[in-house]
Amino acid sequence: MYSNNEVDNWVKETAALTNPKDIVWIDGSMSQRKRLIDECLKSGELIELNQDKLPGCYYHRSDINDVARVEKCTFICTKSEKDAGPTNNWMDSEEAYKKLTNLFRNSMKGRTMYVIPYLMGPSDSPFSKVGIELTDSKYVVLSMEIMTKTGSIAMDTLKNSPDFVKGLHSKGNLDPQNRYICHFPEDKTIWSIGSDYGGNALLGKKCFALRIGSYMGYHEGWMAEHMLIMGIENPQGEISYIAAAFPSACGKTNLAMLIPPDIFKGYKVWTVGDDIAWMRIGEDGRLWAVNPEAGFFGVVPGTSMKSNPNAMMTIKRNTIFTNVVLTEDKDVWWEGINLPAPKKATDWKGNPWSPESGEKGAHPNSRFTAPAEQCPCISPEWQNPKGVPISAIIFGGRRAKTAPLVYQSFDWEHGVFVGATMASETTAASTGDVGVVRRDPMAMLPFCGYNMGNYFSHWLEMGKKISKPPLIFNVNWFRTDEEGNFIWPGFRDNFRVLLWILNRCKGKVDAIKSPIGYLPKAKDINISGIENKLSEKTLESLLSINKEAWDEEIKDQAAWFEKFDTLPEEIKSQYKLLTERLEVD
Ligand code: SAT
Ligand code: MN
Repeated sequence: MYSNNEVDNWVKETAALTNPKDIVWIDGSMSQRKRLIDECLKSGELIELNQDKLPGCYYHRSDINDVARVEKCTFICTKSEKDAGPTNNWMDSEEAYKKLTNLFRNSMKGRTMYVIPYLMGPSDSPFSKVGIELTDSKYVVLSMEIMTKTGSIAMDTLKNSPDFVKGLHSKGNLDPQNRYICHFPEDKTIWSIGSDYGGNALLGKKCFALRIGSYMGYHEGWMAEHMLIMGIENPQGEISYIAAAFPSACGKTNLAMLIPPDIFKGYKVWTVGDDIAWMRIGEDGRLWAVNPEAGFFGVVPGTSMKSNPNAMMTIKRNTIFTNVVLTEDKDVWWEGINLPAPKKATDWKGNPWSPESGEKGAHPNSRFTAPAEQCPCISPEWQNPKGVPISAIIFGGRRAKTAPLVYQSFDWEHGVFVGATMASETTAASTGDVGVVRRDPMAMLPFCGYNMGNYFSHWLEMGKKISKPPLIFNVNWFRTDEEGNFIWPGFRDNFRVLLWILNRCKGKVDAIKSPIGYLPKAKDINISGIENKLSEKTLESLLSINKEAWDEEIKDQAAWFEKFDTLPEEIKSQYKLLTERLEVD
């Protein structure tokens, strides 16, 4: 495999610090993967699942204190605090290197250090970038092999462009007290220690593709976003692409793999990506997107043949299941799978479990790691080096009351404001309270690698440069009634809203101008044959704006913007316009 001095020297230096027993280069071959799996089966890091039912599938149980991203241990490390901005934890880069050098010293003692070269994005694409992760975790190696393109393909890319992101990861002793996920965007470097969990340890994903990626995008004129990418094909065979940003565990994977309700004959959804979009302006003045990942790291609970049949088909082979229920016959089960619970099994902690236990058997943030190419609806374009052209951008969150089912921004600038004021209830994807509303601009609060005020400016600047910009929408599938039940059925019925969005993009329907944006006329959202027999009256209520809730909302937005000292003027004026419109109405 090709290498160069910079890589070799860095590997040597790191080995001198972390003191592994040996060093293994990951070449991306099946034979090497097989050897690693065998080692994991021996050590207990993996359990073989029933190979007749689930060929190539393995079970992994994490440490019980290591089940999600930990935002309080995640830092942006720069020379100056203002470069990390008001929404990130900041550490002085020199201090962070010093502190973590102490933690990394001898951290790989007795373990192998793996060198994982990986490529993010399609081969031979101007979008794509190389990273190298040094890790002492076999689980990380096996997961990175699913989530990215590893081995020679990445090293060969370095022959022509020698730039790469340096990632150093060690499980350490998995002590949450000594857990740090540090990003040094100025050095294109990531140091992560003390966690083996996806978002903290698979450094190509959130650490590179979003945090370092967003910083690169800001400086290089492109965008790294926490967005799914999907294509929607109509009966005439035309495909329109949408990118949608939702916070973690709010249904991106389900939306990306949706099967339209039966009444929409001839329509089909194609999945390009379920979590991350890298977007650039194309020669034609449109915004083009690629999925930098090669796999899905999806939330398991709630996934079923009803909620997401395409995901269920995807995870039948070559999948790693982490922290779900393990049955006696080496099958997997979880809450919301819509299949009878096993009578006797072990739960995610390794304890005997039965449906009577009164506790959840699978961790709420249990995950599948599966190759994207196995998805039955994977887009034929998903590896197109040019990406796919985006017609609409959707922002969405979990809001019980405030946000209507869907609305369209007046223009790009207003759309950026809508994204900047996004809010959502927290989920189990991150350690901490669940169900608390917080501002999560563009679903990037935990993932923006630089000053969020500058990130808003970047969005505004991009808008000026895109001659044919996507239209920007906001959706909320999660509005609840007085009893706290979701009103909109969600899942495949979300397709009805996507069709309205596409009709707007094609100028096929008009809309109602409201203080917050363009709202659909209820008649323009086709609800015939809808899941819970939702009435047109209920649909109208979902499209209504609650004055009291919005009075609260604008107060809360003002408090949110106070955090920023680099808030763009455009955002301030959009805020002023919104308050004026809400008062007039
Ligand atoms: O754990 S990940 O950060 O990879 C997934 C997520 O929280 O979005
Ligand atoms: Mn995500």
